[in-house]
Formats: sequence, structure tokens, C-alpha cells
Amino acid sequence: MNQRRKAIIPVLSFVIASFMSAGVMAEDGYRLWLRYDSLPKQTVERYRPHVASLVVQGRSPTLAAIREELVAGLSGLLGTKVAVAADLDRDGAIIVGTPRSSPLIARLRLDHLLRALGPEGYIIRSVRLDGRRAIAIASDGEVGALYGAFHLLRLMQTVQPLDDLDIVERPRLRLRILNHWDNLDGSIERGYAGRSLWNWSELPARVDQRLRDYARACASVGINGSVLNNVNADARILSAEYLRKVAAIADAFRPYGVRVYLSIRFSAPMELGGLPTADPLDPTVAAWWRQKADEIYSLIPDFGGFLVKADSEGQPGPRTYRRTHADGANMLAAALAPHGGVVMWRAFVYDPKPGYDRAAAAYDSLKPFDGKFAPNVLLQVKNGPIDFQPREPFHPLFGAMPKTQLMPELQITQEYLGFSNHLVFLAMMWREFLDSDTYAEGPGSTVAKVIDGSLYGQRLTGMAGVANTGSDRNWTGHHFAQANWYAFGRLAWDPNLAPRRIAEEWVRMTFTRDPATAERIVRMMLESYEALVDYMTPLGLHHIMWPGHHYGPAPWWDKAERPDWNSVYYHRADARGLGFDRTATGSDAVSCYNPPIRDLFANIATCPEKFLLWFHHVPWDYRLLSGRTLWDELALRYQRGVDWVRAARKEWDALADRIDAERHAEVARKLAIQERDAVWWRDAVLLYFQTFAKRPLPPGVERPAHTLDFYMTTSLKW
Ligand code: BDP
Repeated sequence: MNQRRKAIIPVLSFVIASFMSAGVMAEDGYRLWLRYDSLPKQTVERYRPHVASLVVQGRSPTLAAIREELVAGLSGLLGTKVAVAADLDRDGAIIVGTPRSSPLIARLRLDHLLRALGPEGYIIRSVRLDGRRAIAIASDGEVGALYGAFHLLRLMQTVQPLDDLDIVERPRLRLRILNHWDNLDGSIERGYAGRSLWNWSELPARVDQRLRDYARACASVGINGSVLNNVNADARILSAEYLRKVAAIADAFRPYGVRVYLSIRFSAPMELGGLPTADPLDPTVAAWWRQKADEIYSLIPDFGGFLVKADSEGQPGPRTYRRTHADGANMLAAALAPHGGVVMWRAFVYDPKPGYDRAAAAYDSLKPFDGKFAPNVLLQVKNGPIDFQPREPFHPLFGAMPKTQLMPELQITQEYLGFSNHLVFLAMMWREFLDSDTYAEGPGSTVAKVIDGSLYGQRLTGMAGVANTGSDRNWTGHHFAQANWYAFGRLAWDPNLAPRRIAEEWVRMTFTRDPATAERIVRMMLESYEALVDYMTPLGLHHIMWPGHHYGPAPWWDKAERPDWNSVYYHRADARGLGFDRTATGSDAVSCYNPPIRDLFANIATCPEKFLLWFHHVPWDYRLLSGRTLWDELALRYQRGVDWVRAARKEWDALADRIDAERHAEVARKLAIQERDAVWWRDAVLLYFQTFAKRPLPPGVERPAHTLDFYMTTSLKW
């Protein structure tokens, strides 16, 4: 090294060190919502008597993780290193553990209550032991204690009081799982935040530190499972070589209570095992899967199970052998059952038949199997009947399979919602879905009650979210997309949570503790979903995006080999009007729903306007609730969406001095793209539908910048 470089290094490290000590950290979003920057002085003074020391008795990887998180969190938030003690030696300790790991917790005699809450539930309570005050975080399981530790940190991060705590929590759903559509080559199907987090070529020798941070983030919101690979699965994931890599990931996740699962390829016995068939009823096939399961569990004793996309979009499945979904799922379930694993069988199946409507396809294929699946099978059903559109009515299967363990699949990654360019808070969409009344057992049979076991008492419950994470430094591409990962975890823990509460927590933990600023950001988030629907697919429009990549509009698309892969199949625009008639005069897919919601949807006068064009072919001059014609209302909705994005940009700009410059600028750049895209959607879609409606744009709607021809030949760039 030359002299000059030698001299520069100490200077540089001094500069970096002083930056760090001044609290100027790179605001690149890496820390997610787990930011432990020091609280205001007054708050610290208020908290200090409650959190003077930390006592985590016992030894285990999870207990070590708890200790580490609380030391980092408390020290950061309070601005001084927290004292770690072996016993309760002063007032104001935090004691954490299970009755087995911690003699102090055992002395609280909470065993009965803790057992009822299960190994993931917890109690946070202000207690007295030997006359000393303490906050106890107690659970029947160490992972539950970890969840409790994150809860306490969240209280502090969001500046909640710590006096007289009495919090009792348990997850409403058992499996709270991220689905990663990651390929073995490191690419991610529908991923918009860089490459896969799993570096298969380095594994198992090297396990990236980032995997631990991923597991921490998951645990902090109660996510307890991760399907590592794409549902369009590569059989090699089950090879001995890859299973060793998977085991290394499982080892990294284990302290945080995150179990690994794998997507399997149904024909793997042929591709990997060299068998002549993958027929689920062939004994050699079943034996191959049993042996494979044994091999997996010998490496990963707490392996979660399989996720299966079969007989869907070209993926192999039981149909080749004239076997049913139940035959396929139950054969796999039998292989996993001795080890306690589960099968998540996807309901995303839609084989074209003459006169068929894709919105009824999965219902028709799967409803007949209600009650036919093995006890360790869950049927994983997308929230809506088509495919993760900006807005869909709930999937009718949620009201039709009382004897099946239904597990919703939500899409956190924004395949159809502007990738990682658009700010949209998805908790609003998920709330609408979970609150939908299926009327399966009369009024009040909401999706939330169907899936959490309260309606039918299923033993196994769960929720899956297609992850939006990747190798980008900020994990999700857009800083605000982190909120959707957060919201998914919170809703999987408690499907009854209000989006406002989730947004408030997240904003305070992530961007600012200033209540007025937080409120402004929260409001933006809460409005963002409806705005996106306005500028993409208002009034029940769906599947009108550019084919393949799905970014930007292409309502004119009619070139795909399958009719139901074309936009024109879904909107059915003609001289008379717009929309898909799914009533008795059309496909009658509405009959998949239970009365009275079926009749409500089927009647154009009572159908909620947000689903109008989903269920009805509506004349251009039909009057909506606003008194305006369909055409005018449609045009004004698109304009309203654009107006919102413009207002959001102004609002964000006005917050410049309240958010760190780095994240502020990055979000501002994304909002500029969002405005460009919203304008583009409005112009392209309205110009195209105008060729049918033959009516002028109503006053208040801006004229498009280009001709229809331009939009039809130009794909929007992301
Ligand atoms: C669609 C995606 C496709 C997925 C498929 C699925 O476009 O990439 O493979 O869903 O869920 O939304 O299987």
C-alpha cells in the first residue's frame, strides 16, 4: 500500500466513526421498522424506571436472540447501554422467558394461562417479585417470548406507556407464511426488489448475515414460515445437494421461529427419482415421496411442509393420471404426516372449457372435494377468483368449503399494482377481503371467521403472502412497500386488526414519531389503495394490463392463445356498454356465491359499484349513484386517481424537512413515476374505451397527451 493510502484510511475511519456517533446513519431503509434510534429525553425519563435492567435466564439460540434484540433495542431507544443481570437484583427489570427457561417466570405461576395461549402466545405484565417491580414477558414457548420481546420494543418505539402493563396475545392463525417465488438461478418471479435473498451457490458453506435479519423482521411481526422457492418449482430443490443448502437456511431461521417450507414439482419422482410415472396412486411414487420426506426431516427436523402448484399454467399434476386434486394432495400429506408436516395445495387452477368463465373455474374444480382432503392439507386460495387484481370480490370458495382448511394467499409483491414503483398500502385491500361476508352460515360469516377456525373449528389455519423482498438494500424496492410486508404479518397474526392501527405503528417505527407528521403519512397510506384502483381498474374492471410483465395498461390485448389471457375477454366492451355479465344472462359465475350476497351482486341495482363491471355488462348511459352515466363516471374515476397522486406528491414534498433526506428523495422519485403511470393508465384506457362509447370526455378530465395508437404500441417502462 502506498504512503498516501495508508494516511487516508485512519482519517476516513475517524470521519465514519464520528458520523456514527452523531447518529447520522445511512438512511437506506435496511433496518426496516426495527429502528432503535434514541427516544426523546422526556420519554427516556419516563421509561427508565421500568426498564432499568434485563434478565433473560437460561441458554438457547432463541433466548440468545431475545437477549440480543432487547439489548440492542433498549440500549438504542434509551441512549445508554442497558444492564444485563442474571437475577432480579433491582427495581425495574424486564424478565423474559418460559416457566422452564426462567425460574423467575416460573415463580409467577402463569403456567395454566400460558399453556392456553400456546407456545407462540405471550403475556406482558407489570409484576412484583420479592417486593421488586418488573415487567414480565412470559410464554409457554421461547418463540412466544421472542414475540413478546418485539411487542415490548414496539410499545417503546411507538411511545406507548409502560405502566401497569397487562397484555395477553396469541396468534389467531397457526401458519403465517411468506411465499417466495424465487428461482434457483437467483431471479424472482414477479419480484421487484432485486435478486433472491438466498444465495444458492454460496450455500451451505456461507450463510449471509442478511438471512438472520430477514428472520428477525419476520419474527417481529409473527411470521413463522417461509416457502423458499417459486411455486413454478424446479425439481432440483429436492435433490440432496439443495436440501443441504435448505438445511443451512433453516438453521439460520430456527432461533426466530421461522420454519422453512418448499414448493415441490409434482413430477419430481420422474425427474429426480427416475421413475416412469408420478401417478399419486402408484405405490412406488408414494414410496419415493415418503423416502424424500424422511430424508428432508433427517436434515431439517422442524421442516414445515410442501406448497404445491399442480395442474395449473402448465405445471404437472395428478390430472395426467386421471387422478384428482385430493389424490395428489393426500398422497403427499401421507408422506409428511409422520413428521408433522403439512401440504398447502393451491387452488389456482383454471382449465378452459367451452363456455367457461375463469372466475368460476377453481370453484368448479375444487368444491367437489370439500371434506376429502387429509387432516394435514390446507387448500391455499387466492383472495379473489381471478388473479391478484387491484380489486376483486372475494373468492367464492371461501363460502363453499366448510369441511376444508382454507388458507388465503395474498400477494404482497405488486405484480398488478405498479411493481415497487407505486405507493399503495395493501392492508386496505386485505381488510376488505377479510371483512367480506360469505353468508356461508348466515350473516356474519366473514372470510376472517372462515379462515381463523371460528366458524368451522378447523384445527389447522393459516395465511400466505407472496413476498415482496429481495436483495435491494431496502429489501422491498419502495420504502413504503415495507409496510405491506409488515401489514401482512400483523394481519396473519390477527386478521381483525384495523389498517389504520397497522399504518400508525409502522409509520412511527419507520419514519417519524412526530404525531402530526405521522398522521399525514398514515392518511396518505390509507387513501392510496382506493386511488390506485381509480387510476388502474375502477368500477370492477380487471385484467386489462399489458400481457407478460403486467405493468401498465393494454385493454385492447386480444392476441393470446387462450381467450382468458386476453384483456378483451374480461371487459367485453362494445357499442352498448362495458363489463363481464356474470349473472344468469351471462356466465352465471355469480351463482358460486351464497344468497343473499349472490342476489345482491346479480342485481345491477344493488351490486356494489366497486364490482359493477365485474358482474355486469353495463350500458354506457347507465346512471350510477352519482347521477352520472357510466362513461362519465369511469372517466372521472380515472381522473380522480391521477389527482390523488398529484396531491400525494405535494403532501410528500411538504414533509421534506420532517423525513431524512435520503428516504425522502427516494420516495419522491417513486411518486413521480407513479404520477406518470397514473396519467398513462387514464389516457390509454379512456382512449381505447372511447372507441366503443363514442362519447366525449366529461368536463374535468384532462385530454390525453398521445393518440391511442401510441399507447397500443408503447409499453410503459418501469
Ligand atoms: C400469476 C403470475 C404468475 C404465477 C401465477 C401463480 O403472473 O407468475 O406463477 O400467478 O400464482 O399471478 O401461480
